[in-house]
Amino acid sequence: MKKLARTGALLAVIMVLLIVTACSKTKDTTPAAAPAETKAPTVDATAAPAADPNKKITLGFSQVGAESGWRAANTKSVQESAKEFGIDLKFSDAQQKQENQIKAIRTYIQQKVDYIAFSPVVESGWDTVLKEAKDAGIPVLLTDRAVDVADTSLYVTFMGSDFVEEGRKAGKWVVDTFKDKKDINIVELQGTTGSSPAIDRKKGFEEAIKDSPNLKIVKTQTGEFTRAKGKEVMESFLKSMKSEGKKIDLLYAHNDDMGLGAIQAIEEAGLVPGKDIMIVTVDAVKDGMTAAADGKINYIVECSPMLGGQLMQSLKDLASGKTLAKRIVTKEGTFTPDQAKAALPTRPY
Ligand code: GZL
Repeated sequence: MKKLARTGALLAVIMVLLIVTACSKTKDTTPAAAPAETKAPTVDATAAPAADPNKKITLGFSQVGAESGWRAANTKSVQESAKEFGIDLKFSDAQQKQENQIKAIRTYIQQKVDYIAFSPVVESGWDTVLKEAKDAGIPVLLTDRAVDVADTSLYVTFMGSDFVEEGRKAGKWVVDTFKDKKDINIVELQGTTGSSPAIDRKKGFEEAIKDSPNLKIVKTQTGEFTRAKGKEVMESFLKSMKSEGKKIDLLYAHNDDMGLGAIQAIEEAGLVPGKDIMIVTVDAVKDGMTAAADGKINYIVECSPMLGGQLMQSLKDLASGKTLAKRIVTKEGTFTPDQAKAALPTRPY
């Protein structure tokens, strides 16, 4: 009987061993399913990445250049705000070249930054590189200037001024100032060709003056938002108008710096800026406000460069899981010479 029991126990052990071996073989023999292709998840750029409010944020920022006082103030605002918010900032200056901005954005993608922000030097030509950022799962924020892309999910938000409204404000002042005068000749110094501020400031100004037949834009050309080019183009305006026997009544410059360059040309031609030729500009940076306080610029429409704080707060919001409005418009005012004089002492830029 005992022998039988021992045999039964042995058989049971053998059976258990056989079952265990068969199971593990099943595990081993089932071919491992090929891993599903693990493409980086495409990011709905309006959605926030995994929220981890304590992780140090890395931001890749591509700046247009250093073409104007406005740009210098904008760069200072971005850099100082990054420090203030504890954000690790990678910063590049594109010297007003789109190819440099595209290169910088691709570098940030390779560096796997958390966010990319930039002020696009011109509106078009961004679809491909922004798609690369989206496919890499890196949200992109636009500051200052806009892009013209087919798929607006390629960026999370555009924070900056309403340039059309800035042009309207300038145009409305001109309509009011010259409402009782005939045959007013206007020359226009446009910003960087193809940039959203240049396109929209022109659009808003022309919309504002379209029902005033006494106002005519007789010359218009880009001054590239710089003082030097603004002076050069204004010299050519003065020369050609003189040869045509016509006077210039008003200069509309898309930014203070081109207006300041034009003032040099007007004075070198023996004319008085703000009197012989009235001047309206956009930005309201310190040098522009000083010229206005001195009566050389008659009206300035403000365009605030102080976007750094809003940008860094937006990154913190995204990191904590919040979503942002697609369009965040900066608030800004206008200045007559007296208002400029009063505001100058406390101007942050
Ligand atoms: C406007 C900004 C423009 C400024 C110029 O938001 O992009 O670029 O008006 C600057 O002074 O060069």
